[in-house]
Amino acid sequence: MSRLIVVSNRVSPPTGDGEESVGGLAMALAAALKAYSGIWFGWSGATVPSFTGELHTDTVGGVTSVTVDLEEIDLDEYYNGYANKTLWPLFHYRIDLAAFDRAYGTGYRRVNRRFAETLAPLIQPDDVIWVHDYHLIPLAQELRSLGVRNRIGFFLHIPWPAHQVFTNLPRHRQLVEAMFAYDLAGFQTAEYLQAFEDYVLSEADGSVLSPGRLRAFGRDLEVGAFPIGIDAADFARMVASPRARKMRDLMTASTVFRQLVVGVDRLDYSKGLEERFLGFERFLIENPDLRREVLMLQIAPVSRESVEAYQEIRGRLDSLSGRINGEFSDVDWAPFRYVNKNYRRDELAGIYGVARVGLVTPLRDGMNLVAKEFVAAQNPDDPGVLILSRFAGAAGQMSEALLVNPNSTEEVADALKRALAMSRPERIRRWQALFDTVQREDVTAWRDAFVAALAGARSQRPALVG
Ligand code: ADQ
Repeated sequence: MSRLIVVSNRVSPPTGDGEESVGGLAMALAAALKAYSGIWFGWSGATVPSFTGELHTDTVGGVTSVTVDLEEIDLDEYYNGYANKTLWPLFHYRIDLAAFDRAYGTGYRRVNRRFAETLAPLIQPDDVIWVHDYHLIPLAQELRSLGVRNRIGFFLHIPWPAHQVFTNLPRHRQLVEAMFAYDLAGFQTAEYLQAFEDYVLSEADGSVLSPGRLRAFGRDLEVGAFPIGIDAADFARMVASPRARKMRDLMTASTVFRQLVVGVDRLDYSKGLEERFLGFERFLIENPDLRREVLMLQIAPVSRESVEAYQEIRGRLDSLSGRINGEFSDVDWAPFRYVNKNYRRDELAGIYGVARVGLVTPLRDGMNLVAKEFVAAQNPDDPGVLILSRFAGAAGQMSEALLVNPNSTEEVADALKRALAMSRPERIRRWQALFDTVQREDVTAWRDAFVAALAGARSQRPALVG
């Protein structure tokens, strides 16, 4: 059996000590690595005065991780710069927030080259390499230039934007050419795959050789949609855990018979938090009779705090949440709880489980795993209702949710009203269909489909998987 080498910007294997904070993606990749006895390579999260390429190797829970430190300037130009100030906003349709700076592009290339140079000596002829996300698009190209001929696959966790949006990126062709150094490129949805194909056909003189197989820049690339899921079995275990139960009790006591509406997101402008807060405010304005019966809880741990756009949105959300409570609270009651903390996954499972409504309204989202976790945490006899943005990748698989346009406060307010009034039989019917999908199309199915497609990809290079 070949080894699998997983490469991602950050490396986070489960500690194996019962700590439940590791995400489903990390668990799934760790499980894949155990099955294929591979390594997980990426940045250590630490910076050093000058790059050495020194490797830190660790084996935890049967998974070997190999990490490397970066320089401070790498952090500025590659991570905070090109990845989080250029590609992230652009790929989420926020051209207004995208910074275009040549130094960022240079730093991005430099770090990808550094990753390639440190990783290349560890690669054995039969290894299969699986690269993750927008931080590392040029990695295969850099590895190829060092003579690596192994199979290399790439999975993009965020949207691939429409061609008219993508072409706002200076030197967009170079980035797409870099994609063609892979053997397989995976996207979350057919829509993103289509957007990539559109670009290849209209801007790169490319062609579709057969469904799922493109040619451009003198190379062939297999492409496919692989919607990511959650670790449904593990999540079910967490829903039944003592911590989840304790959290359900705590929440039930603290909501005092009011219906809970819950949102859980990283504090990111792509998640539509401002629009969501405004949607909830509109609901309160339009439904004075229901005000006292509802409590909204928004959990949003801060992220990427060194990027200005994130500091700004944080400030706006602070004042908006204050305004809503100031406007509607009474001496014995407040409609809105806004919390910037991280919670363990079993605790989150408990919180989702008592909510009558899950409000998941990103403006753009590659997939959105919170929507799936919410469904997985519901009580089958009395499930809550999922309100989901039509612009989340998950919407394609979750049509039994109440799908909304997150930019419309009216639609969000109407959906809230409808969800809160929904009969139990309708809630059960919708939830059952959603739950079946979440269970069937889980993270293991995603991982196995991708690895099988990569193993079966008609590689242009001789070294093949066993
Ligand atoms: P994210 O943008 O991080 O992921 P999402 O898919 O929702 O978005 O995953 C967030 C994860 O963080 C969930 O598992 C959630 O439970 C967890 N989380 C959020 N708030 C938390 C809190 N307060 N405490 C603890 N955990 C919390 C990117 C893409 C997505 C894509 C995923 C996976 O942007 O579109 O679905 O990768 O491919």
